[in-house]
Amino acid sequence: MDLFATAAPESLEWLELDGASRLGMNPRYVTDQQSLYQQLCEQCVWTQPEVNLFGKRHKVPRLNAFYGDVGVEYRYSGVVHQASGWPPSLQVLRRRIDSLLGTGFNTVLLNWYRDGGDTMGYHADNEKELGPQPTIASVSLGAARRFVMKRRNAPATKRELLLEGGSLLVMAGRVQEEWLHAVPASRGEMAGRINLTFRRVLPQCIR
Ligand SMILES: O=C(O)CCC(=O)C(=O)O
Ligand SMILES: [Mn+2]
Repeated sequence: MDLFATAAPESLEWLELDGASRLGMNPRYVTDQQSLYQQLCEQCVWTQPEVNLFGKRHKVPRLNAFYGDVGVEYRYSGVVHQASGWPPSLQVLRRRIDSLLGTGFNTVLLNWYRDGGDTMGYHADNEKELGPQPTIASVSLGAARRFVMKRRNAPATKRELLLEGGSLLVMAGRVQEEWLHAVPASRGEMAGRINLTFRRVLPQCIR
């Protein structure tokens, strides 16, 4: 998107979606993104959780990993993830994004789309542990994929971004209340992509 064409490493350009929902973008936030992609592929503990859908068990169509401050738990898609610390490379990235946004993120969820057949369906990151109007920072590595959004109460109202490797997308304000987002299949895309979403589980939700 041309709106986001220029960006210094520690800057964001903001796009108002509907007055109360904002997206921040820096398409070139992680410069050594291919090497971080490789490192995370090799070093993270990847799982393919199963979820219940209409009474049947299904493996999610991608791989997951989860890190964060020791003791923090996060329930996502019906799966409880438990954090047990940060790999050094993710700790560095978390600190960098925290100082850009002033957020205090304490977890990161990783999704590895092994090729264009791996996807994420429409959803919002509106778990109660994140509190109202959570700010979520999403870093993409590897292949570019479409990130599609639709308004909850007017599904014909859509937005679409191409999330390139190295980009940082920030969802803020009422994005999770007003909009749903998804990563659709990409026919013919053979290269992989890792997406990292930094989130802050509220202190009162940490046992
Ligand atoms: O892969 C992406 O860009 C989106 C990931 C996402 O929405 C999530 O982890 O909740
Ligand atoms: Mn999400």
